[in-house]
Amino acid sequence: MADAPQEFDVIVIGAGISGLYQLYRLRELGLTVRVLEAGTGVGGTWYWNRYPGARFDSESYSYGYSFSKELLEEWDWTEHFSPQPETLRYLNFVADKFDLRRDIQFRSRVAAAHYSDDRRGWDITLEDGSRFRSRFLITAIGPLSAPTMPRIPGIDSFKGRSFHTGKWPHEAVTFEGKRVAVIGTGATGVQTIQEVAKTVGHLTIFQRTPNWCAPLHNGKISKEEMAGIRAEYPAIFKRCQETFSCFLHTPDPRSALEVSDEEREAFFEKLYAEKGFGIWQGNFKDILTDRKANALISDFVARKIRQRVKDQAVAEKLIPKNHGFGTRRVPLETRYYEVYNQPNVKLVDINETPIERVTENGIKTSDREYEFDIIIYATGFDAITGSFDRIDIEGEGGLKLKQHWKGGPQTYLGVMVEGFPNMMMLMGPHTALGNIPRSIEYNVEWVTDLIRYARDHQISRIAATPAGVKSWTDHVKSLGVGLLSNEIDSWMTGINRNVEGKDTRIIARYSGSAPAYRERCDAVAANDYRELALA
Ligand code: NA7
Repeated sequence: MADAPQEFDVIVIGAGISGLYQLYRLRELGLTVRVLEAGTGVGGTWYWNRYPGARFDSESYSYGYSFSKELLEEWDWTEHFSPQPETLRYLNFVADKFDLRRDIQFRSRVAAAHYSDDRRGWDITLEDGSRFRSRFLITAIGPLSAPTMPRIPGIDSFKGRSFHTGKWPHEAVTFEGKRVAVIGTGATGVQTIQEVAKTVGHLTIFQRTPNWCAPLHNGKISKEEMAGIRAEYPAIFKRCQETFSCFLHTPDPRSALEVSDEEREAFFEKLYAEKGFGIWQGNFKDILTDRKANALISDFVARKIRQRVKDQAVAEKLIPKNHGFGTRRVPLETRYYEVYNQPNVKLVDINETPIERVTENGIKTSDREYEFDIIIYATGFDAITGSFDRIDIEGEGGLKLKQHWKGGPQTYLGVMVEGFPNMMMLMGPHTALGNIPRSIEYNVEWVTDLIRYARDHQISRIAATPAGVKSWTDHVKSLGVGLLSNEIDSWMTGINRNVEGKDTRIIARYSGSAPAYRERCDAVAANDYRELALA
């Protein structure tokens, strides 16, 4: 006979940034919690994405947790944009400091979660068959955590080594003297390419769509600088609270069209020379909504690419033609464009010569076969809803979440779903993503307050109402109107042609301001959660 299920007040799926913090907060309520984590360690995104060059594009000191003064005192960032190994060390440090591991079960991939209205709780089953029961289910499974391979024939026939960037091995991979292929030129591909290019024998990049990249301007943080940053933490986090997407950068109130050509050019130059996302998130207010304004910044960055890449035929291939600057996620780079000036680097535009198949020895395009020792798939994720789709999540009356969301997600505040009582999502669809840890902290605290309220008022069933879901989903859709990014295929609009059924654009992200999101959620809490059905 199968073992009886283990019972907890709350099951959290995932021990990444959100799962760790959620555990910390729920413990404060005195609840029994078990975090189920597929990996062998904590860290989520920063556990899985060990590919060469992986790092933050948000300033390290704006990205770390802000909730613990002690933690802020004890942790030193060593680079303005922390590399993945340091971030993983940080998250392990957090887990140790708050003694979180004793409630985390590793090597535990959740296969199914079914709601039972009789018990007002969830039945959770792992891939190995072990079972859990809980009153509440909290998904902390990440918006970019279901890696997807391209649908190219012959992938399994390759005799060399191959990796998806999101499932990178724990041991070091070296590239000296190797013939390496990278497929994909999104934020991940760009980071990978510029790092691999430093040591590789020969590198071939297979590009389908170029992206508009901008300089990261990373640098080391000295001990003295770190002391200065530490003193600034209250101001840093206050600023993140106030900006549109919780970054240190926020749009300039001017229109790109209202200033003189000289003033505009000088401002673009300034942004191009500054650290981080300023050129995307801190640019003129209309570059992401007004085609003319967008064309001005696109033209500016195109000129930079032409200046930086010596072979103008290659430069043209690297300049996006089907979308404007910032309408897809802007990869931040360090000497990315200069990589294409190396004699041992080749760019293959697969629109001109499509990949036909992966062979035993490499990759065959329409015009020739390339031989490789290593193929790197930087082909991205089944974003936002993909991590939900991988789990058999069943709500009331056998309703499957995957089916329910077929035409796009419908949520209440991005946290709850109608028909799935007692399930709360952290960084689910329709929440403010932006500088993710800032959004996570708010999301976790809101969910914790809701569960505290339920505990204090003997409530055992929390459900989103049809009216609440309709109103939030309509609101999220209305916010997306007029955004140039919603007219473009990307993971941000739910497109991933490597996944069945993900070929129609959807509104999966909340694109209003983070302060407005918090204001709305705060009002719901202040009003005793009357918009939810509590019983
Ligand atoms: P992205 O941004 O989705 O990029 C994936 C890349 O892989 C992109 O260049 C794709 O080209 C390319 N791709 C995907 N499938 C194929 C096939 N079948 N053939 C050729 N090329 C393909 O994922 P990332 O991992 O870079 O970044 C995701 C987010 O994670 C990032 O924004 C950060 O916020 C963290 P396409 O553009 O579809 O033509």
